[in-house]
Amino acid sequence: MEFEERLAWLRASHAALLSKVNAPLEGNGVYERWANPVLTAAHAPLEWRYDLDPKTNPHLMERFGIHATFNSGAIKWQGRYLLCVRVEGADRKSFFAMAESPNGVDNFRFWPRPVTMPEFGEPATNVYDMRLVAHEDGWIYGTFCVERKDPDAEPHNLSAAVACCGIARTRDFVSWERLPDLKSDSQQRNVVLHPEFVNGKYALYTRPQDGFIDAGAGGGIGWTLVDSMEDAVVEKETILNRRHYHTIKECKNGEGPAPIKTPKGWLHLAHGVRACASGLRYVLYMYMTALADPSHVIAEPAGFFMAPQGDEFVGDVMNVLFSNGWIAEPDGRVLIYYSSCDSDVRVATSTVDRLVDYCLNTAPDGYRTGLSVETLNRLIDKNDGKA
Ligand code: M1P
Repeated sequence: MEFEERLAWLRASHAALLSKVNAPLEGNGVYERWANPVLTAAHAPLEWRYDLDPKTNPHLMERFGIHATFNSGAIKWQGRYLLCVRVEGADRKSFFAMAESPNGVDNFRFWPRPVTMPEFGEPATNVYDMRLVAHEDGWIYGTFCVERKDPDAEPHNLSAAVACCGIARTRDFVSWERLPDLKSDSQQRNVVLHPEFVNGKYALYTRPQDGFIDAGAGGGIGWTLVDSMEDAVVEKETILNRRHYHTIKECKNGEGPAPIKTPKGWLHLAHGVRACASGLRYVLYMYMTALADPSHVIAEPAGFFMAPQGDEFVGDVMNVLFSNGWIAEPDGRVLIYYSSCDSDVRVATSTVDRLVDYCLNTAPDGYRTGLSVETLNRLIDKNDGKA
């Protein structure tokens, strides 16, 4: 194909992908998945991937490979649905880019340029998984993972890394003020800011871990109060949602997006990880905490809320669902942005009422098979009219 002809084809197929209409699928009553991923690598602007000058790129070849778009923070801002997306290049480096949709379920388009995130201290090797929170102090905060090579690793070990929580704030998603990284004795990933002050302090959901991959002695999702986001230090950290043997969060877990406030408590979405023959399996689960004390768990349904299904199993990192963004609408609808296999961004919808009902009326894990059978028999008895 000649340059101009190929460019016209590229532009037409890109425009068709971006304007593809999405539709909900029949669900399990708790939520509905939508048919198409809302963002994929192919959604990245052509201007990011190609040199569009026929003089310097006569074959119209890609000059910058975009490998994946996934794990996005989410927020509704000035009536627009915004995602802060983890975009990963072919070089394995990820960076943030904002994408916007008029309805939250399709027609997402990236803003023209990626986020230029200021550095703090030693420049990061990688940044990813931003949680966006409009805090009651008036700022919009982004907390994200900052990864650097482990300075104490043996010379032959080129995989050892250190994860910590980067913090930045913005008022327009273009200009970001980088604040000091969270100071913590452990490695930290999946750190999420609670949207309200708690006892006059900023509250953070943490995930202490001994190593870059392994939680080690890190017992689960932690909780800490800090005086300031400008010098955030983990001094006292308690575990509010523990890992547990023979559950979906046996190996590790992590808070997803910031919790949603409801009249019956705070709704939380998290991911749980277990090991199986095919490797680590990441699923999403939910729990609720008390309105007056967001660190006190009041309900947690057994097992997963969402697990990979169909084409969600296959991708760069197989068998993974991950979420770090959701949007609660004033009418009670909830848009849940989740990613499959570190590859794409998808959406599922529900309502605050349904999610609260799911959390409060689904039996908790009894941690052994006999109790699962008792739970099941109670339901069957009820349906038989015996209870
Ligand atoms: O590859 C699956 C996920 O692994 C990490 O999550 P966690 O810290 O809980 O192990 C992150 O790298 C995340 O981005 C990724 O989706």
